[in-house]
Order: sequence, then structure tokens, then C-alpha cells
Amino acid sequence: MRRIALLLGLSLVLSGGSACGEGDFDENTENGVSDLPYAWSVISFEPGEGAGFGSAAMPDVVLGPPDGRGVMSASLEVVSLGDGGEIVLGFGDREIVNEEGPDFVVFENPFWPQGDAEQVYAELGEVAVSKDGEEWHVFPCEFEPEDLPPYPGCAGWTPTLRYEAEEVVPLQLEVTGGDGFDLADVGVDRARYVRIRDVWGLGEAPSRGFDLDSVGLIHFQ
Ligand SMILES: [Ca+2]
Ligand SMILES: [Ca+2]
Repeated sequence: MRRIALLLGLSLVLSGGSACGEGDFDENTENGVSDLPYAWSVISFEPGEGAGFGSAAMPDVVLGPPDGRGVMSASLEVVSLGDGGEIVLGFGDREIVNEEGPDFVVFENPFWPQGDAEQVYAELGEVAVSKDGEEWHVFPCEFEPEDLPPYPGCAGWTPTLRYEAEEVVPLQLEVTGGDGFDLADVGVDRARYVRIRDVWGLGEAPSRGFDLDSVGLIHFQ
């Protein structure tokens, strides 16, 4: 997997990663995002070392539907968080609500270079939710470097599929791909914010760590 990481890092450099930068984004900024149930705004972004890829396209690159390429290919419409980097997303007037099963979906750009799920090129992130942006409820994401998938509780290991976002409202994991999260697992009934923090820390700059594509909602009001 390390060899693949180096190759992917090189390809990202050659395709033109942008300079690393920290941004402040107004929660209420009009950003041209459609009314589909996806991340609406970037509340905060604190890139870690080795970030930079996609930063010039912030915040739009992580808002709205993901750019799914299926299990064999990785989207480059992402922002790399860098080692330990952290991002908080808001959903406008919408709240995520707890109903049966997963309630929201985090989309990274994992893929299966050999067509084999066990050989996934994953970069994992820890996910947390909040009602107020202050008190956070963290989904435990624990793994050893040699672990093969699945990585329950973590984001960044299930490929994003190709689908028509307008036709999949609310989202369905089996159609969209991505990693699903259930508010019941952290004991909350509602949330307005999702935080993702890189816990992978590997890869070449400027694309080190978790690469966020989008966050979409299954259960919301
Ligand atoms: Ca990735
Ligand atoms: Ca649920």
C-alpha cells in the first residue's frame, strides 16, 4: 500500500497541487450549492502538514455531491487535510436526525487499485458530530497500520460510486458508496455539524492524509 501511496502522491504533484492555506469561511456564505442534502458550508479548516491539494478550490470542492468514480478510480475533486488536519462542515438550515441505521455519509477518494476490496487505498479520518459546534461526539476510529479493511468507525475506506445526485435523495449507501455513520452510535439524536480529522498522516505533500470529497445526508430535517 505504501508504494501505491507514493505513486499517487507523485501523480497529484504532477497534476498541479495548490499551495497550502488556512481559510475562514462564513457559515452563511452563498456558494452556489444546490438544494441537495450535502455539506452546505465550511465552518473551519485547519490543514495539517503535507496538505495543500485542493485548497485553492475551497470551499466549493467539499460542498454539494461527491465526484464518485467507482471502486477502481479516485476522484481528485477533493481537499487533502494533511497530517492531523481538521475540517468542520455545516448543512445550512438542515439538521441530521437519528433514525434507523446510518444517518449521514462521508466521502473520501478510496479505491481498489487491483479491484480487490482488501487492497483498498484508504486514508482514514476520525468523524465527530455536534449540535452547537462546541460539544463534540466522536465516532471511535481505531486501527493498527497493518490492519486490512474493514475499518469500522472510521471514514475514508469505502469507495464513492457513480450516481445521479438528483435521483438519490435521501442518500442510499448501496447506491452512493462512502462511509455511513449512525448518530445512535454516539448517543445523540440530532446534529448540525460534522468534523473530520485526519488520523492517517501518510502520503506525499501536498496530498497527505485524508482527502475530503463531501458529506451527504440520509436522515435529516
Ligand atoms: Ca485518499
Ligand atoms: Ca441512525
